[in-house]
Amino acid sequence: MNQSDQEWNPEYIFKFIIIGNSSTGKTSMLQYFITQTSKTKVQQTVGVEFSCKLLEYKGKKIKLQIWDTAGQERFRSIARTYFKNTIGAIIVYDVTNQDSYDALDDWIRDARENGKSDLDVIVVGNKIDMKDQRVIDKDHAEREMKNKDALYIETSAMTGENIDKCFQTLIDQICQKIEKGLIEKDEYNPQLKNPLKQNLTNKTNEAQNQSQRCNC
Ligand SMILES: Nc1nc2c(ncn2[C@@H]2O[C@H](COP(=O)(O)OP(=O)(O)O)[C@@H](O)[C@H]2O)c(=O)[nH]1
Ligand SMILES: [Mg+2]
Repeated sequence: MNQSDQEWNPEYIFKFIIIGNSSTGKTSMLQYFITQTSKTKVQQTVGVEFSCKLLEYKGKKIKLQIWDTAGQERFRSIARTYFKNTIGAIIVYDVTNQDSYDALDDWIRDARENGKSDLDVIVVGNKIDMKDQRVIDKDHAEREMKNKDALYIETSAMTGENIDKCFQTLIDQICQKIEKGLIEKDEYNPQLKNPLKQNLTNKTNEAQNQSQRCNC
């Protein structure tokens, strides 16, 4: 991305959080989304890590602030405080791991109890490249998540399948709500929300390394 910072003043800033059981592939998904490559080894997340990505979606410049959490029970209380101002929750389970699927109800409840009332949820069945070890049926999961009023998608952070689409689907849902006036637009527009912050000095680009902290 060669555009200057000025050109990249985003129309919207959305904060997303990635939650779900440990080892379901949350950090790997985010890493793929940010760098567009998979890594065989990702560092275990401790507490919460923060990444940014600037992207253009349907002609709109959007800045995503993405909070990657540790799934371990002992970190759950930390994760809760990070729901503040979160508009989208990405809840990841592993299609080869029944426990991670069974935990979805708790994660969805957490997101809805701790997030904003207009928070959108997408449930992600990750690791679909491990076909032989799959224990969760796609149609079944899709039906169940529809009943829970959550979006649903299946991905592989190993091959990259549907990773971008996962984020796009959530962005699309939020933008549609903004267009229909169901979400307060000004709250996510940096110019309207805080005029002093019009000139963002953030040099984040789409290839930002997962280990780097965003300057925004
Ligand atoms: N085969 C396969 N392995 C994956 C996938 N996503 C993550 N992994 C592996 O699963 C392990 C846990 O991934 P990680 O991203 O640390 O999970 P997290 O604890 O949810 O952040 C790592 O060994 C990853 O390489 C995937 O889509 N397919
Ligand atoms: Mg992690």
